[in-house]
Amino acid sequence: MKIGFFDSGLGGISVLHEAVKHFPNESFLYYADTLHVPYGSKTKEEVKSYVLQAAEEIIKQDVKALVVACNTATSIAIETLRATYNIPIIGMEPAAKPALEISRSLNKRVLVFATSLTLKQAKYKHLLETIDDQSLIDSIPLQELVQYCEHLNFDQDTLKAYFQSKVQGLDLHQYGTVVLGCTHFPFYRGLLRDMFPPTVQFIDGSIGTVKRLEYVLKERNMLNTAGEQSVTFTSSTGAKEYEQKMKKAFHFLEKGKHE
Ligand code: DGN
Repeated sequence: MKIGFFDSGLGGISVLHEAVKHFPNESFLYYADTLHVPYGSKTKEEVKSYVLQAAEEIIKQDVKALVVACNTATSIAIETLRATYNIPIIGMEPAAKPALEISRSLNKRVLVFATSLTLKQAKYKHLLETIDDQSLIDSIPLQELVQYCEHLNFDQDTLKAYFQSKVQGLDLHQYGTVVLGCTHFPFYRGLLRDMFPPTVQFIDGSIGTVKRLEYVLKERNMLNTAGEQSVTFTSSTGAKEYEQKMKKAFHFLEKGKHE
């Protein structure tokens, strides 16, 4: 049985890529909700219903686990998904806690980048409430970055101007860590890194999510230790061109071309 991965578009491929490196004997089904991307401009209720529809499509294909490789979808619909299906469902959340640990040891602050929908959700607010020094965390929405990624736009000048407009007036030396709290953002890690002092560490949730997936599969004796790996890309529109785009995005990460 395959492991299902889901995002509104290309972003979740950054998590899938980590999983493909980590599980050599698993088969993966990646599903992008291209009918509704980007989620950031939709209401919470709309996103919830899109996520439920997408999960239904993926689970129909007999997957053994589902990774919601989207922070926005996780923050809005993970509880409902878990209450609806009885396969393991793994979500994402901005890695603010591990980032704060590192920043504290450096006497620095944390900067979280995510979509505005993620930052507005109760789930993110609860996460911050569980952190003692939440005053050390700043959060900035980078909504448009999802669309740049969807267009595979890696034009340095455009992106630098965009990032600079978002961090204008901030002293970037005050940060020890930057959290990439949207799965579309790791495609821009290299570009972002160039804007910050070299000591700043970048953290995203992919590795934590893959480790969680491994734990959950092992616990249920569902981890494949033999057999060929395969990756299948699908989308809610089923467009062939988008399938090519997904393969291209995966390839970017393989080659590190985006950096
Ligand atoms: N990749 C999604 C995330 O991690 O939040 C963003 C989805 C979107 O369409 N805004």
